[in-house]
Amino acid sequence: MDQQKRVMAVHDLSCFGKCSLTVALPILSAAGAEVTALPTAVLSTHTGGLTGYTFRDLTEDIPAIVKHWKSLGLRFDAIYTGYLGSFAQLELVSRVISDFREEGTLVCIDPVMADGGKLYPAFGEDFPGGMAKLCRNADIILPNLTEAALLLGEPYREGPYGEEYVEYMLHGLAELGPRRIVLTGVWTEPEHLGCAVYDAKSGEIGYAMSRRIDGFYHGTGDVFASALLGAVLAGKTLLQAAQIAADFTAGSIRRTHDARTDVRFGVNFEAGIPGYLRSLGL
Ligand code: PXL
Repeated sequence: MDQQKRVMAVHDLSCFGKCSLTVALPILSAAGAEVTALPTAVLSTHTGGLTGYTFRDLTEDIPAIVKHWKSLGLRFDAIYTGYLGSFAQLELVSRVISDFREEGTLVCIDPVMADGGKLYPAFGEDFPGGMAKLCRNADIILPNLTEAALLLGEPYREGPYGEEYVEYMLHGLAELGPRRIVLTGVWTEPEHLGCAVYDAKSGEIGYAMSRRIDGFYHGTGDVFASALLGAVLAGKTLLQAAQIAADFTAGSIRRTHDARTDVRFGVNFEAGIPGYLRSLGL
């Protein structure tokens, strides 16, 4: 058996509501990776459509946690960042990345901060500029179209999206510094939803689309990004991984839609894990 891949997952722990760590840990573990969690904050629930949540920022704990890991000589094949707990964490996480990055470490940054044209409530107007700086360090970034617009200082546009617009955004995002871009929430006609994948080195652009189900389901960005990273670490190309992740996410939404679950409570990705593993050849 190949050496197991170790991922550092830098996200919040939203105790209820299936997103960030409660999604990244099970999906990456199922894909065969070993996950080390660096929790950025602890919340009673995520902040999307739920009110009255608790929020404990863990910025002050991070330096001691990573210092301990350094003392143990821990090394990581991938560093995967998502929802960060504060503006100050952008700088801190950037330092964690440079401290642990080695030749071949895959730095995957999901610039989680906004959706549906709106910044998440915990972030100030200066957050997107700070996130754009963090993205310079990435091998792969996975913004949705709202985050992409914020990263580029462009106004948000509602879909449908023409290829010309999508490719304009991909080129702009590549200019921030990351080598590969996965732009999510792309749709050109209402039946399908997916992502565009751009390799700035080769200039290649591909699309990975799946069937669209109506409704706004929370945590799906994290389901998608975690499934994509799991597939890349299992040896798939980025475009293959994007298609696997798009199908896995669409299946999770379909199941949740059919069960009439509250859209704020997260999607049933768990039941899709056997199929996900089959698509990875595991
Ligand atoms: O899934 C993104 C996410 C992660 N973490 C927290 C969130 C959200 C989206 O709303 O609120 C705390």
